[in-house]
Amino acid sequence: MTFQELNDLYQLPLFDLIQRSRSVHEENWPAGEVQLCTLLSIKTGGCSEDCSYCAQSARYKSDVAPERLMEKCQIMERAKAARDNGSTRFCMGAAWRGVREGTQRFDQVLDIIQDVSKLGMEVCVTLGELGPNEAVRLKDAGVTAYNHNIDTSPEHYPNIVTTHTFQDRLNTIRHAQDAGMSICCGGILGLGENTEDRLKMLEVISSFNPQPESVPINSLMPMPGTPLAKSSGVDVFELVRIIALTRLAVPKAKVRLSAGRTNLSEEAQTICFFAGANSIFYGDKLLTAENPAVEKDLALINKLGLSPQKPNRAQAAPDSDEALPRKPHLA
Ligand code: SAM
Ligand code: DTB
Ligand code: SF4
Repeated sequence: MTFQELNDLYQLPLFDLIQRSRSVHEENWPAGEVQLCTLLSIKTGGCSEDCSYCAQSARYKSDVAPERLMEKCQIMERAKAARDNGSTRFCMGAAWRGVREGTQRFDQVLDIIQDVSKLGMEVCVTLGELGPNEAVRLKDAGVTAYNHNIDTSPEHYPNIVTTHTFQDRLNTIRHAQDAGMSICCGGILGLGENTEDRLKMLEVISSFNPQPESVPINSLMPMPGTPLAKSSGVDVFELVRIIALTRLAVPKAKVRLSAGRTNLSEEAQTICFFAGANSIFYGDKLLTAENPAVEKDLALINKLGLSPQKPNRAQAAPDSDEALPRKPHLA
């Protein structure tokens, strides 16, 4: 979807916009399900990068203490607990710039993935930058989706991160897709961006060939000690508009109402689900920040007459458009 198309939709009265996104949602996701995904930070803090929203960057004095890579047996315990709690996707995050073939830590991660993937859940990892070889090794180990967000527009990105570029992010996404992994790619609202930046971010995400299998929409959780610690919250109605636009721009993706739900009322989350969100992070903790309690989330899903989505490990990336060449993603 082009910037112009997105902007035309954005300008609609809210009810008109939601009506359109709702109808696209029902066409593609008729079952009234919400996917429950559990996140686990397997390597926390001490990251070399300077992403100004992130409590895990070593450059800022946040409340997050750096830790080593978690032991496999602990990770397996958490993964089994997630499955037993009804999660169908287990997403492991590491505070690294990236991973490199031939290093001990990459081998350890591959070993962990092989075991987690036997549990029958979708396996998502977010480990930072990947080259083509690393992507193939992850796919072979059992990763179903690779999470790598573009976070904001190409223009605004250098105001938020200086240690890597927007193009670096696009290259990693290309490598992950070429290796046959689905892509989970979204962004954060509340980084000081304007509406144009938000629409440009969606334009880039919707232009991927194939389109992402999931699109997380995070609202900034201002983390003490980071440059964005004092940022003001995202307007709920802006969030709803972006969710609706995401549904329209990437109709077959799971649109994940991600970080920031602790600041949203049940009613606000309900409008997000109605407008096109159909996935959440489930569990009391995100990577380092708070998330609603599982009982509260289950109660809300129940109250709305929605149901947790069934596992689907065969979930492939949406078909690529064969009429278009699969070429490098460019900013
Ligand atoms: N290091 C890897 C990377 O940067 O891709 C993976 C972990 S990183 C924490 C994953 C994503 O979490 C970021 O791209 C960002 O979208 C989101 N995130 C991080 N801190 C956040 C915050 N304070 N509020 C909202 N989203 C956040
Ligand atoms: C994504 O888009 N959001 C998740 C997941 N992908 C890895 C991470 C949210 C992190 C929120 C801040 C924290 O927990 O430190
Ligand atoms: Fe590191 Fe990822 Fe946090 Fe950036 S977002 S500082 S790359 S963990």
